Amino acid sequence: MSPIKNMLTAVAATSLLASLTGCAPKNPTQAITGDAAEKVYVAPGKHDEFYNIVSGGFSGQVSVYGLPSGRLFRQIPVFSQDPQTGWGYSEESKPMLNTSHGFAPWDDSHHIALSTTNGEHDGRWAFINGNNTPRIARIDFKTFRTAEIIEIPNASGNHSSPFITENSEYAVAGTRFSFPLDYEGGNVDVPINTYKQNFKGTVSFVGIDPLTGHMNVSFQVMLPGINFDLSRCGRGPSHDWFFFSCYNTEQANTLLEVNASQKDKDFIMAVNWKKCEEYAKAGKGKTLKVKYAHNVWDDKTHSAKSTMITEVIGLDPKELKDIVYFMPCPKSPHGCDVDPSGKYIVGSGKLAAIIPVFSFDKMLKAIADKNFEGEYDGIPVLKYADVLHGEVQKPGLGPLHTEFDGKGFAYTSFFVSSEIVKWDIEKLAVVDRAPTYYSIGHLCIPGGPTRKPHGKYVIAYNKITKDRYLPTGPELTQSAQLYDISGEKMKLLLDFPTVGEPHYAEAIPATLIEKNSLKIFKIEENNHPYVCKSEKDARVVREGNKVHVYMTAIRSHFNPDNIEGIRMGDEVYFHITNLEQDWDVPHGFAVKGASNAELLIMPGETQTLKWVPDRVGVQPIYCTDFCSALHQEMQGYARVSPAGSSTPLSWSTGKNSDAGVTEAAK
Ligand code: K7E
Ligand code: CUA
Repeated sequence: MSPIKNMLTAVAATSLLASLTGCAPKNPTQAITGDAAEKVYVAPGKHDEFYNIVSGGFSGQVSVYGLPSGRLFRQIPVFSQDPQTGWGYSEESKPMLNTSHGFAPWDDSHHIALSTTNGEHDGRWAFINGNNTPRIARIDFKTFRTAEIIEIPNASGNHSSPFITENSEYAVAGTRFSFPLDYEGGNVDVPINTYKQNFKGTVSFVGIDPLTGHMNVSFQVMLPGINFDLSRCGRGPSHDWFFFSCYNTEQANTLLEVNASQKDKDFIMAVNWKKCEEYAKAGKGKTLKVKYAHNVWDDKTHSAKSTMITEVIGLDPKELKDIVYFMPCPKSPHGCDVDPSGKYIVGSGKLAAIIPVFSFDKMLKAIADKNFEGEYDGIPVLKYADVLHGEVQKPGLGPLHTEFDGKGFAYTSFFVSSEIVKWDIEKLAVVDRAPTYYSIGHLCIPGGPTRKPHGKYVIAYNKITKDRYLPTGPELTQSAQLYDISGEKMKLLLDFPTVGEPHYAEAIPATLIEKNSLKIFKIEENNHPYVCKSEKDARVVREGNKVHVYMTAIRSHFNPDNIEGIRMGDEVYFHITNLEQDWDVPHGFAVKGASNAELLIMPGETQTLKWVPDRVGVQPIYCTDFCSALHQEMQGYARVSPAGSSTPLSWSTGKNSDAGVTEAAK
């Protein structure tokens, strides 16, 4: 390109991009209707109709809300350490955050995928992606806890994830960044500007065990070096396929805001995962050397185990010709969504002035006719006109994501024009639009990405908050908005604050989850290696410089609550078993000077806090959760003597002693 033309392109792109930073709709306070309060009011003691499972974005967590009230019930720690529960601080949970890079106690999570059976919510698990250190986590709805985390090899920025197939056969993981890949142990120390030659992408299919939910990386598809953004599985007729939006088909390695916005069209990639599965099982893949962590939580040992895995199967679409196809899609597509019938695929080009809707049937026909426009890096490219169902004209500016109500309508979020636009899927006509406050990202209809959406509401997850709430300094909470979609027109009902930056969320009828919710862990099933099932077994054991405290907690004391004989240089492990067998009676545990966090221990559970005393003296321990009228009495002491001290190891509860000598020590 000539320097002048180059400059003009840059100028055009800059002014375009200036308008892409979002704008506020007018008259934000006038958008509310008279009966809104009634529609979101859930009387004290009453339950919400839906759970809203919301990604925590850069908090690396998941938050759980009720709908329609917008009440926050819980934050589930996933990829990030959580001082409130001790997640990532307790010895048992640390292995959950292990990766091939070592302990990675933070991530950036964008997308929720709720488990489905026959394309409908089954209320068993939620999956969520970690972008930064590529991972997928599974949350178990029995406990609302993270049960498993698997690292994704050959990936960088696990954005296109963890969308799942209709029977939760697979969760996918498409790499956002392409990068130099050492498939066969080649050189990855290459100049960045050799992107076109050396950078590659992958999408991984993570198999999910139908009974246990356990994940494994079943196979990867090796792909050209472009960016993979979002994805959705097919449904019904398109069940065997997975669709991915791709951008940066320009293969730029710098200033992507300009350089990756050159082409008129990028791609929606269609992957026949059934065929991939067949080929992988038939041994048609290559075994690639990798290293990735697989971490599993066990509700019986109340502990996690981390295993390093060293191989993965790679499928090469240049050899396996019928597994991957590209459909041209204008222009830097972000969202890639499949309608409940499975017949239509909606691409949302961030820079496009239309919404293209692709027809699955037409795609199959074009593939059968081998009617290709050409190839992109060895992968067949179909013709836009051949696969297009049609375009929605003048929908708005900056389309991002689309959800469905199950009544033939699609709802697309528009970041730049800050609105939700409702359109008819068959007729491709806009039928309603509603402003959002401000600059919506994802949106969520309960059951929206399933065969049978539950409809009723759409929730906007907005990127910008500004004046919606009382100001709290430079940093504002994120904002969500709830709209009634039961009628012809969308009606704004409620604003509610969210934690971190919720990208995507799903909502599911409470009836599918609440009946399975666990109340306690049975103490007789506790197989923790350091469990203490009765107060009479409470003890302290020294193994070299390691001191293991087998401690119990029950209203309102610890056993033991006086410990002596710890020496400087010791590592003390407080293994605390909560003996309660009553719902909603956790105990907490803290010791002065601990460099980690507290523990919060559920009834029947054992958790361990490691403490390395840094000074001689007597340090208090106490329960951090107000558990009874005598919670404030739930305390004790640990005495630390100098290194080499002859103070014998002793422990007790309920034995007053004189002259500082405990009963046990006498
Ligand atoms: Cu925020 Cu799904 Cu990461 Cu769009 S993505 S907004
Ligand atoms: Cu136990 Cu407070």
